[in-house]
Amino acid sequence: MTKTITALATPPGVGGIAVIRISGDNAIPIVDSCFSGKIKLSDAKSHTVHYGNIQYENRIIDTVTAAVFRSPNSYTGEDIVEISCHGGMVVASEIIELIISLGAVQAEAGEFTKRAFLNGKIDLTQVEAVADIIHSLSVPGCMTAARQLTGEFTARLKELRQKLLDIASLLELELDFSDEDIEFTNREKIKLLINETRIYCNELADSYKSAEILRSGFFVAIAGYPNSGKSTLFNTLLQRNRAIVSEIPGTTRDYLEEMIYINGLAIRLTDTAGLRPTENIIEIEGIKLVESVLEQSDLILIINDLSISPDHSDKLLQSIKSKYKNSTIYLLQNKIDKVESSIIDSLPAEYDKEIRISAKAGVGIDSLKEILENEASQSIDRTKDILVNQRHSLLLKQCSSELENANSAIDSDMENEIIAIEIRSAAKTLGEITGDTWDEDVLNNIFSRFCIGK
Ligand SMILES: Nc1nc2c(ncn2[C@@H]2O[C@H](COP(=O)(O)OP(=O)(O)OP(=O)(O)O)[C@@H](O)[C@H]2O)c(=O)[nH]1
Ligand SMILES: [Mg+2]
Repeated sequence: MTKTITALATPPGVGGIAVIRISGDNAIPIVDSCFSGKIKLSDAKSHTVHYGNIQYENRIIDTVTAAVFRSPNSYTGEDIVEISCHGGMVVASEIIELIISLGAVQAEAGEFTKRAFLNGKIDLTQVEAVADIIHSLSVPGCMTAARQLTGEFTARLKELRQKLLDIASLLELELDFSDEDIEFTNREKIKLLINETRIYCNELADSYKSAEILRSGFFVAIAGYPNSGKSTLFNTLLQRNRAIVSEIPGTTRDYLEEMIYINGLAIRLTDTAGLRPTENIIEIEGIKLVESVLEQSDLILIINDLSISPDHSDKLLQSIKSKYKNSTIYLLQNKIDKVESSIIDSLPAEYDKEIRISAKAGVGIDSLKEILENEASQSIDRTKDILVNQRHSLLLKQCSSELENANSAIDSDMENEIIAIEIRSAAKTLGEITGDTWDEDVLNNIFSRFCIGK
C-alpha cells in the first residue's frame, strides 16, 4: 500500500481559491472523515465534484468542493481528491494539517508527477514537458512543451527503438542458422534504417540550442565603449529607468539583466560595463564579467557614439566579431539626435547589421525591436514538437555514435553478434530518453525542478 500524500497545488498566498491535492490508496477515506456533503465521497463516481464542509470536531473550517478521481483514471494513477477551498494561507494550511493528522503525509516536490511516471501514466519526456510548461517564459515555448506532453515524440522514439530491437533480434536469429548460410535481414535495409535513425537523432540533438532559447529566452547583450549610451538603450527597451545613466564614462560596473517580451518571445537583455583600458579595480572586474556575458549571448549589440564618429568603435567591433563567432552582431550608431542632419546625409549607407538610433530620444527603437524579434524567431525556427534538453541531447548524440559503430561493423563484415550488440545499445539509449530504462539519480535530478504540489 502506498502512502497517501497531500500538498497545496496552487501558489501560496492570497487568491480566489486554493486547491489541495490528496493522492493515494487512502485519499478518499481520509477526506471522507472530515468532509460532509450530500453523499460520502466513497460512494461518489470518478470525475465528479461535490459540495460540502470540511469540519473537525464539529467546527467548520471551510465550505469547499471536492473533486474525486478514481484509480487508474487520475493524474497519478492513484485515487485522488482535490479540495478547492477559499484562497489565502490560513484556511488551506488548516485543511492540509487536518488531512495530515488523519493519516496523509506532506508530498515532496514533484511527487505527484513522480507517481504518475512510476505508475506508467506519463513517460520521462512528458514529465520534463510538465516542468517546461510550469517554468515556461514564452508562448512558443509553452506551446512546444504542450505538444511534447501529448506524447507524439515518445511514440516516434518508441517506434524507432522497436525497429532497432527487431533488427537486432533477426541478426541474432541468423546466428542460429549460421551453418545454413541464411540471411534473414538485408544488410542494405539495415543500413537504411540505421541512417534514418541517426539523421533523426542528430537533427534533434542540434535543436537543443533553439530549445534553450524557448526555455530561457533569447540572450541579447549590449556592449560598447564607455558613455556610448548602453544603459540608456537598456532603459528605453525596458521602458523604465532600471540602470543608472550619467555623462561620466564608466558608470555601469556590474552587469544588469532583465527580461523583455516582444510579441510573446522572451528576450533576456543585459547591460554591461563600458569596455576600455582602465586601472580601476572595480571597473576591471566589470570588464571581465562582460566577457562571460558575451560568451553566452545569442546576439550582441555594439553601441557606437555616432556624435564622436561613425567608425569610433570599429576596433572593438572587429575584435568582438573575431572572438564571438557564434553570436550575431549588430552595430548601433547611437545619438543620431546629436548629429547634424547634413553630416548624417553624408554618411555612407547603412550596411547589413548596422542601424542608426537615438536611445535617448527613442528613434529607431521600433526597428531594433523588430530585428530582435526576427533574430529570436529565426533561431527557434527549428524547434517543432519537442523541447530538447541537455539530457536528451547527450543521449541522442550517444545513440547516434552507437549507430555509427553498428554501421562500421556492417561495412567491415563483422560478426552478426557484434552488429547486434551495437544496435541494442543504441536502442537502450533511446529507451533512456523516454524512461523505459532509468536510474534513481536521473529521476531525482528531473524532479528537483518541480514545486511541491505538482
Ligand atoms: N543626445 C543623446 N545622448 C545620449 C543618447 N544615449 C545616451 N546619451 C547620453 O550619453 C551619456 C552616457 O549614457 P549611458 O547610457 O550612461 O552610457 P553607457 O554606455 O551606459 O556608459 P557606461 O555605463 O559608463 O559605460 C548620458 O549622458 C546619456 O544621457 C542619445 O541617444 N542621444
Ligand atoms: Mg552604463
